[in-house]
Amino acid sequence: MTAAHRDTIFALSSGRGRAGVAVIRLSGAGAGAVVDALAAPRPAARRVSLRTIVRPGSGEPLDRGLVLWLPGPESFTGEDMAEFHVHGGPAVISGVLGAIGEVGGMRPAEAGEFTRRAFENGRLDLTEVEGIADMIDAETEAQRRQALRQMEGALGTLYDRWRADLVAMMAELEAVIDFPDEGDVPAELAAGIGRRAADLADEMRAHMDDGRRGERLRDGIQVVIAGRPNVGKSSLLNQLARRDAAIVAERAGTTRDVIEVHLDLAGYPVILVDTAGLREETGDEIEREGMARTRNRLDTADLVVWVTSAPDMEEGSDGALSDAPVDSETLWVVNKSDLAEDLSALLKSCPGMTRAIPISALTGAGLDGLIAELARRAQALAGEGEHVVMTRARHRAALGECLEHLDRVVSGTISEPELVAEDLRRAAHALGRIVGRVDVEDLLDAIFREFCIGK
Ligand SMILES: Nc1nc2c(ncn2[C@@H]2O[C@H](COP(=O)(O)OP(=O)(O)O)[C@@H](O)[C@H]2O)c(=O)[nH]1
Ligand SMILES: [Mg+2]
Repeated sequence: MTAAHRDTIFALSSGRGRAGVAVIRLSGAGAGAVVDALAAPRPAARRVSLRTIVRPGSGEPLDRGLVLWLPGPESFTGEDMAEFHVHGGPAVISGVLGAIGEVGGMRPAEAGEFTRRAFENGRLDLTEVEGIADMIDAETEAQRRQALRQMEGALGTLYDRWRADLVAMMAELEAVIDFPDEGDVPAELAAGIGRRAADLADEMRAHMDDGRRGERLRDGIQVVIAGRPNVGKSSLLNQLARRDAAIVAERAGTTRDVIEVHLDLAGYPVILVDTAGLREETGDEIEREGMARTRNRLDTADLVVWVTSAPDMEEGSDGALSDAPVDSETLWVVNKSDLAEDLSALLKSCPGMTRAIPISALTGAGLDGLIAELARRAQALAGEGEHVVMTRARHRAALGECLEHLDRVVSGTISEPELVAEDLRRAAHALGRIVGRVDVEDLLDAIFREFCIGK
């Protein structure tokens, strides 16, 4: 799927603003001519050289910097490439970009265009492209590790292997279909294909049954704080947000009832969600709407932190509601421990609460223990195991489609080898869409839109 690009593209690939060094990249057939025009003599391939960088027309010096000449096809994009590492000041950057523009046939790159060329020139598959996007977006250590594995091809390699299996089965069947005179499909062949399809389907099911770990790690683990009104949910969120737990971002929801805070807990990205309090009855329209939203968030939560308070418990309520969506995975927190007369007696008096974590959002007591438990749960929900996991809904959808066809092969009747071959072909096609080996034009714009300019 090599595409011939006439344009040579260029862009500032490092961040904008004042910096020690700025990196300007070029890709395309004209990259070498730009190096010759701005930084002659052209450096040896893939060697860093210090050069005076000049305006091509006048020869006026712009800066001194490092220049790399990276001839294709062994470059990132597969095309001729060059890099200028110059001083990261706005005038230097605009001067060098302007000088490159003076050389004919150049144009500024679009977002993700370098990576898109790498994909179109067969240097990367789509899962590797997504790995690069995730690498740039990674905010925590675990996200970075996952992105690196995918960028290095772990996911693509697995899907390519499965696809090769399917293609091999297809080839064996086609041989029989092409020579129908030789009688029925040999029983041995039929059984063999059925068995291999079943094994592959098992392996895919195990892969899909991953508890959405990869997707959770990529998107952030949704931890929803819920409970009755006034138990201290918002105070708890504020306390956690102020702690060392490295806040990544804080954003208020569009409505005043849902607040999210992004935390980095031991390398795992946690999105902490505060909600409107739940109670049995209310006539208030606005409060009912708030509670409906809370229940929505609870439905999609990866982890529920159910907060109750010591005074509520002393009143005889264990803090839960009859219809509260709490289960054995719920993390119970007893807040306002500072108000309890005898905390351990209180906890013991409620049999279901022995594993609850007592805290005080007012004094900060117990918060370190709660943070440690949240980090442990986050790792359990999104931690990396020994198996490579999918990271996007797109992967899951395509694998689901692949399995549908494969299941038909397993249960299908081999007396109609054409139908079986067609199902194998469709199963392989679904896998091909994940790695981008088959028609994926419709997908590309969506995937490359995520990128920044210069990548
Ligand atoms: N004594 C004490 N008061 C608290 C504690 N946490 C929260 N509060 C108070 O309880 C009230 C309700 O707190 P808030 O966070 O708004 O509860 P929410 O309705 O569950 O979000 C406020 O007056 C807080 O100051 C605590 O640990 N100890
Ligand atoms: Mg509140």
